[in-house]
Amino acid sequence: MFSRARLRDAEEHAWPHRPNEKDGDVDVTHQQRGSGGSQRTRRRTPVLVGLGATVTLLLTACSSPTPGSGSTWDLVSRGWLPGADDVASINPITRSLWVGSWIAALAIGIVVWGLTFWVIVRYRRRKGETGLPPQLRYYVPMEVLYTIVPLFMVGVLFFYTARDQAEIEARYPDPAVNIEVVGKRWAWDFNYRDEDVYETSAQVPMQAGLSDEQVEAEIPTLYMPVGQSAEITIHSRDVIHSFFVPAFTYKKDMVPGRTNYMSVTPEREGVYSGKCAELCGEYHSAMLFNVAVVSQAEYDEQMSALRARGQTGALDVDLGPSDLAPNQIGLPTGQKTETTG
Ligand SMILES: [Cu+2]
Repeated sequence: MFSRARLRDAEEHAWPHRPNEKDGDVDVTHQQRGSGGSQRTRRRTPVLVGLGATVTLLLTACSSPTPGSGSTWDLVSRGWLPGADDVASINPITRSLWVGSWIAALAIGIVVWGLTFWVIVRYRRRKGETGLPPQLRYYVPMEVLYTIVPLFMVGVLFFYTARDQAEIEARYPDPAVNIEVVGKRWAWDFNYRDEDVYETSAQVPMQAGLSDEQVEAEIPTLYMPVGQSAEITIHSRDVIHSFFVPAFTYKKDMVPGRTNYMSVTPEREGVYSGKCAELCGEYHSAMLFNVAVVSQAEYDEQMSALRARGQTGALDVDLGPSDLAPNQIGLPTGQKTETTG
């Protein structure tokens, strides 16, 4: 930081030269400074009241937990990040990056807000002051400081982001489960490569006025065995979609002509919602699915059920709507409400 003397020095050497009180050329803008102490006290009161109100508001906000999301401390320690720490192997990595970024942002915020309020109070216009305060053209040490400090901050954020991203993106050398997910307007196909079976889905007709429960019953479910490392291979048939399971705290774009991967180990049994997270057209908001993390026995059962339904092999990425059966077409055509089942 810079001492007051150095700042004063800079002011005096700024161009054009500021009229100096010592020279007898008194700056009119400072004529009234120091007089009217009682007025100054009165003016401070609204500022203090404002600060107090802000602090009270912030503290109140901190103590009200979102219903159904665990204890207040749990919420605070997660930085209000939705989900939990133990659903997927990715969770602790994204959580530490999220919380760390917020702590850094708040620390910087406190410094910036503090300096802002200090300047507002310290250099406010006093009664009787007219004209502009002394104008500084430049002050090299300060400019160097506010160039280097943001660069350093970006560098720190970049370091942790790059480190954590590399960890999340590292592909398992030998995943226990290999699943291929294909996005299509506006539904999903899941190819279970190890079992040589597939699940398919059609556009869920949300536009037909179905209730949430009916939509929920129609959307496809991706099954994953708990505790098994899985590599999810990600493709698109038509436009860019995004494979997003909020509980995994990670998502991956599905780009036509490109293969992406998500390496994840689901760690807690349960049914989690999934969705397309890239605006892909008219029924993008209806492009939903579930992820059921189940025991190995239940997983095997589901694979057998797909086999029993004759859904063996895989639905190739290159298949277009004309190559697919009505119940496999994501695109709603004709009487689309009849295409499921
Ligand atoms: Cu989509």
